[in-house]
Amino acid sequence: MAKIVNSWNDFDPLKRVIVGRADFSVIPPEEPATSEKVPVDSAMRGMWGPRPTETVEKANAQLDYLAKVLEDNGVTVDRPEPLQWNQPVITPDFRTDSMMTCMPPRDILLTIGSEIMASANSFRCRYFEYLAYWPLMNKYFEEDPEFKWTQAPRPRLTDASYKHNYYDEKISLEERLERTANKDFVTTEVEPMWDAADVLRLGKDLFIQHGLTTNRKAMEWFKRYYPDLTVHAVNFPGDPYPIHIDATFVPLRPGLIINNPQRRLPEEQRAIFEANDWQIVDAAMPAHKEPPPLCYSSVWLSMNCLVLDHKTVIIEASEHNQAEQMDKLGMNVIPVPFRDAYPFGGALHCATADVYREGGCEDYFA
Ligand code: ABU
Repeated sequence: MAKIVNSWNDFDPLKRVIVGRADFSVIPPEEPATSEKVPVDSAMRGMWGPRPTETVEKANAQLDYLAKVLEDNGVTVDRPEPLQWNQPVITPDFRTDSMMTCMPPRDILLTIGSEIMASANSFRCRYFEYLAYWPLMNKYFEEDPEFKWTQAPRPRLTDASYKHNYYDEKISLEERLERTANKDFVTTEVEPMWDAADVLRLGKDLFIQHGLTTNRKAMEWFKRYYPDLTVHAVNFPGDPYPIHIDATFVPLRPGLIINNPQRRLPEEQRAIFEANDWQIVDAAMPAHKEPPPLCYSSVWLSMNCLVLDHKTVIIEASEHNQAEQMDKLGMNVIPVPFRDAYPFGGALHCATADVYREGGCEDYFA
């Protein structure tokens, strides 16, 4: 029996990873938490239903190519088993008319050491998404005697979990930024809710973004669940749509992290890194002015890279500015075309979930 699951950060040598699949993906109907993510002037407002087949095929082709590149670089790749996502989600507490996708896995699965935990997402349409990964979790469980297979407490997602009419009005960008700065988000604090992609893992320290998908109660839950780790709650006041930390603050190797220059890294967080000799570099500007059609994410997916080891990184093939910067920072860049997969939930970090990286639980902030 071999050790299959181990990962404490996003930069130690990657040996095994999950890559998502776009099959049967659906744009979910409006519900209390999701509309907040869609800008008021977006063509996606009010739109829902199965994503066009040709877009699914193109996304799958790029996901398959990513899997091949990873395998060519010595990484074992596992894939989820998509469900027919075009089915309603019905629980004793709510009903919503459709699920979404099994892209991206990074939102659903959090790997900390030998544990993979399914998250406590605030989107009702994502309530059963974890099922696509359960066959893999079962396989790891059967093959790795140390693997801890965990599900975080499931939120009930009743109406009390959301602020209603939070986004009904046409609020300006300035008002949105004010809300981020005031830590005023669409979720309430009645129960812990979190997306795994809001958690930045750096060995003994977890930096967790408080935003549209993760609330303060989740931070408290993490503190109690991992008493040996230090949990830092972070908030980036320059982000009008704060959802997931991996296009905002992205470590490349111990001591080096790239930072989204528009999202305003809080001084106290900068201080923790600088006091421990980390270099914080403002990320290069994205090569694109707009995300692709039917995409929820921002152009800052440019910095949502997948680090293979301390010297190697996969970045989206058209992100020339980011590639050039990575090169200057001493990284070997592997370009992979991925913009057709962006609408399904993000870029290269989003589209993957760590299973095994070499290395252990280091203390980078002694
Ligand atoms: N899932 C990452 C999205 C981040 C962003 O839209 O900037």
